[in-house]
Amino acid sequence: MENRMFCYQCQETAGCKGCTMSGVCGKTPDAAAMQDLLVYVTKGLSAVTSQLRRENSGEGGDTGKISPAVNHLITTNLFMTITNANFDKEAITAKIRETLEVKETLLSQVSDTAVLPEAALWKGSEDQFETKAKTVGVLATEDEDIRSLRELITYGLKGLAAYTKHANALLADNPETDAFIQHALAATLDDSLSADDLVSLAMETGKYGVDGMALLDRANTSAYGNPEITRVKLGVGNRPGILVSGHDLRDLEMLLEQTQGTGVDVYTHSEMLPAHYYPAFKKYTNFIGNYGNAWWKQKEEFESFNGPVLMTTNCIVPPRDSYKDRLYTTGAAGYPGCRHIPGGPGEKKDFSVLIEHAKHCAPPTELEQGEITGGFAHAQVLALADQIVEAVKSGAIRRFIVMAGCDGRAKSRNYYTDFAKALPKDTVILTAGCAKYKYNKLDLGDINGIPRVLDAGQCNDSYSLAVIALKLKEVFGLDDINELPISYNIAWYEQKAVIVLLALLYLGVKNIHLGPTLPAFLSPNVADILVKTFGIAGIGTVEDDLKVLL
Ligand code: SF4
Ligand code: SF3
Repeated sequence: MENRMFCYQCQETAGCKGCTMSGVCGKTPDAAAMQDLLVYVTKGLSAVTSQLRRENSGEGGDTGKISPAVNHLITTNLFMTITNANFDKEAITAKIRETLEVKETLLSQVSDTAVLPEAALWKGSEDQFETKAKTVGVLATEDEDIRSLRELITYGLKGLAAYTKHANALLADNPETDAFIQHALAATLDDSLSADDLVSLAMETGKYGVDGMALLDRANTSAYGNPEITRVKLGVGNRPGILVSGHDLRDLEMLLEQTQGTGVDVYTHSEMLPAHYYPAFKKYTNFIGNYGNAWWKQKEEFESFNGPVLMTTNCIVPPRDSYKDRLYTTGAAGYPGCRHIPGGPGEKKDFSVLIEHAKHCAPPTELEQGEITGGFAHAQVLALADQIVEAVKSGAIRRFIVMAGCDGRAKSRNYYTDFAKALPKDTVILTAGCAKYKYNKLDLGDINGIPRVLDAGQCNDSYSLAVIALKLKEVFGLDDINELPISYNIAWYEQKAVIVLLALLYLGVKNIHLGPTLPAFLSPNVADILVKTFGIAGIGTVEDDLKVLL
């Protein structure tokens, strides 16, 4: 049967090969087509901006001609195509139109248009979008290895764009990162590049991944302070609430400000949990705690929350009708039929409609009680460095296992719960991202007061884990990060995990175990390069992997 779409960018892709009829995530073929076209025109715009930078580099114009607004458009476009971020065909189509307009204006400033790829010159009208989309998807690249590398880079850039966008929301920009994102996007259109060139570009993407996460870390910590050890409540209060999910801390801050004195409480869901670790959010007495678990449990949990839910980013699961009218999106997120709160970097978003909505809702139904502890980002862990080094030297801590990454609905992910349970008591889990929900409520105890699950924060806070590893390397006087007593057993789901992986590879981390399945977008040859050069491996049984990783 003919493909109605083709997407293989996430771990849950159909049959570990590709979604061809509709997305396992719920993405429809028509939204998928518009996402393909959005990526294509964004690459075209990036070829134009990159050419303008080249033409103007002699006059201090490296970034001069490309405004932050254009950079932000490019990162937003990529973010909109991340798994579970935006299902709204109309919103995606509007971005294609906007991107083509911006591109035309910039194209008129390019002197040498002959060097530009077709994507930079294409200016179809809306009635041509569907036909064009059919010719520009992933499968448009015929060579399996080139396609694999192009997609590896593109997915890494999507993750990097998401992190960049969060930093932009806090008015932090790094024009060099933006220039790289655009240069690399344009390079994925360049047929003259060999597989080796693209492997190098993938590694360079990892370097910029580190920079991007560092930028976001600086933006977050300078706005909200350094995460600190925090006990987060899991129970609920008796007032109506708004549930905030996704990764955007600036959105949360605006919502907290606007809910003061309204009688409406605020709770976090999934990747927003780490917001509780930041000192700045502790002053809000209506910021109650965390409700529920990782993104994929949202159907049940949004239902029982009873109040409005704000999705600030991915990961949206197509909502049930029973709560669809309570689901709101903002930023790059979108879902057809759900209300979208507008506002770009530096603009104040107006959340009054959610707050009014909440006032007419019942308080959340309690799911559980108790607390979970987190806040072990780099500053907090380094403050405990003496204690940790002592515990390693005395043998009280035998090994750290980085189990960062994503959670997901696949049953095979129970492996991570079993693995965490089976780890010997003298090991410590370092985590970040929503992967933690597989083991953060197991009560795994502590070692001399150091909890056995140290949660650094969101997936982007994997940066903290890298900073911690580099610091420990220094403290122990080691030459190589791989000599540390740290093993990596990472779970991936969407494209932010791809940039985290590329960043770790760039930092020299070897022998990462990646599961629950290896990415479908890695061709056998590209997977082979990753296995041979970096020792990347999949997961096996808990028993076997414990032997290897310990
Ligand atoms: Fe399939 Fe994942 Fe693509 Fe959704 S994002 S269509 S589940 S591969
Ligand atoms: Fe989770 Fe989507 Fe990846 Fe940010 S929220 S880690 S899956």
